[in-house]
Amino acid sequence: TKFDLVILNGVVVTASDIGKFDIGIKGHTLTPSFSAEEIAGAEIVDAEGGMVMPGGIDGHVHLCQDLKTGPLGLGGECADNFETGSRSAVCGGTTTIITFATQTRADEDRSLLKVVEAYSARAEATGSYIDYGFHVIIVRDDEDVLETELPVLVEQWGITSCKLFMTYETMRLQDYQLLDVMLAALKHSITTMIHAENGEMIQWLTEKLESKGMMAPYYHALSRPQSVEGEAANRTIVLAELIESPILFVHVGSSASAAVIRAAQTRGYPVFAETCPQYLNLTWEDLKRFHSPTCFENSKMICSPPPGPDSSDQDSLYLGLHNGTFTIFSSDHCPFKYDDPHGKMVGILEHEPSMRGPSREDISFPELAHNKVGSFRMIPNGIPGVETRLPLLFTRGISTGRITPQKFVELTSTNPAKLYGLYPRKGAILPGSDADIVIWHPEGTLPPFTLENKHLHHNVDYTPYEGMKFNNWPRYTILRGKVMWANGVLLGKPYDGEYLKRGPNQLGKGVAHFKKDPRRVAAWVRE
Ligand code: DUC
Ligand code: ZN
Ligand code: ZN
Ligand code: ZN
Repeated sequence: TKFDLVILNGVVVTASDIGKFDIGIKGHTLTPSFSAEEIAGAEIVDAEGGMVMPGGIDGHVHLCQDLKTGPLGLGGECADNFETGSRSAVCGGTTTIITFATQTRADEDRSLLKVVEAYSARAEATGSYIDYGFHVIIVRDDEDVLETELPVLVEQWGITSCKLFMTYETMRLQDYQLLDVMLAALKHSITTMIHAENGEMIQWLTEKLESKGMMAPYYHALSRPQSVEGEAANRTIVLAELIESPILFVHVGSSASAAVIRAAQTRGYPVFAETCPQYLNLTWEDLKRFHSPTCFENSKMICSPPPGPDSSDQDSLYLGLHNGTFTIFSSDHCPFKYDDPHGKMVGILEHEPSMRGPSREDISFPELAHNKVGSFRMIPNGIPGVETRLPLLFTRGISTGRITPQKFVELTSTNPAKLYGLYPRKGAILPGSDADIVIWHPEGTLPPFTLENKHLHHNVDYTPYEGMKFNNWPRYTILRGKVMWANGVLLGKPYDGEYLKRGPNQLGKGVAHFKKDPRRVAAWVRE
């Protein structure tokens, strides 16, 4: 037979086009259009008029980060490993994830190569349902490590992106160090991703709030007003411009930050940005969603940066998706269980004897739930969302007409593939591309439903989107020609996913406009 699998009667959507095409798959790869006789003998998926898109690529997923290397650097343990996290992803239409291998300041974590080997072993221990790659998080600027190891990361591992932090005491870099690492990354064509929040403002505001007894989960938002992000984004752009380095802002949550990013893009600088579902779907009000503002249950909504105060920020972020300010849309899936001593409770139970009150065994859950002890400062920052990423954006973006289906594909698949050096193997429906496909229910055939956590496949005991209405969901997810998820049934296996070596950013350095002035810093410092 010419094809192993054919997808018939779909409305195929790419980042540029939309139209009725059939797709043939032989082995692992795609052929976009073919004649009817060639179908004979192939397995058939009838899309029945539903949209057919390249599989989702989620460039921002935390898996297997433990107490020592938790996303906060102060605790919490990722509830999802590669098996459960990738399982959740594939049931939500995602076929590629890029996760974080995290250096710490501990001496044994000085070597980035050792860190990556350790995370790779974690992935291999359980397997992954879908294809995966790594970013490295760099929390120190050891010159010897950067010089000798960055080229090995690129050549041996295909790791072409690093994330740097401007906040969290255990992770953040000073401006001097940011310049050091950004320049080293630039020399090796590694994309620098930045967590842009002003750590000292956060620290100062947190102390002020605590001194006034304002410690409930809600105050997490007040400790991070929008200027915290805006200032850090602006400072990063100044630093990046100094050495003419491209920069990628991850998890942009505020219109303040989006505005300075937009302004730099307008000047022609290579500034890329990511936003995430929480910023389009949650507000400060969600930190008060449960019975009372002091209820610890509201810790379920804590993430950093926090979403904006009200829906006006959501509107400007949607505009940023539409007008190109945002390059990619990722989940920032950072899964902590709620009712678990290694989850949202860890901050209260583990870290601050003075706030702990009675010993851990003596604290009953209802007491915690009503915030008799603890502070927002101690609560791990992050919320789950790898499975809901695409259906939320479909429901609130495509169905409302705020973004086109093509823009949806660009943000959720094609641009992440290009930005992270996977295109056109991933993120495309082209001859020779991996046959990674998501097929949606035909418009109007899935009755709108209310999400409950039990629908999801992660290892987390809640979803921040509980109770929200969805009007579509991936009907089929196909990974390299294998149907992994079909009509609510998981068919894939944990070792179906493969490790991905990646190439450099394909979205361009945007330096054409730079003046040829020999006095400019980049003219001499990059030599
Ligand atoms: N940064 C992330 O990227 N994810 C969760 C928490 C954080 O600070
Ligand atoms: Zn971050
Ligand atoms: Zn309560
Ligand atoms: Zn993250």
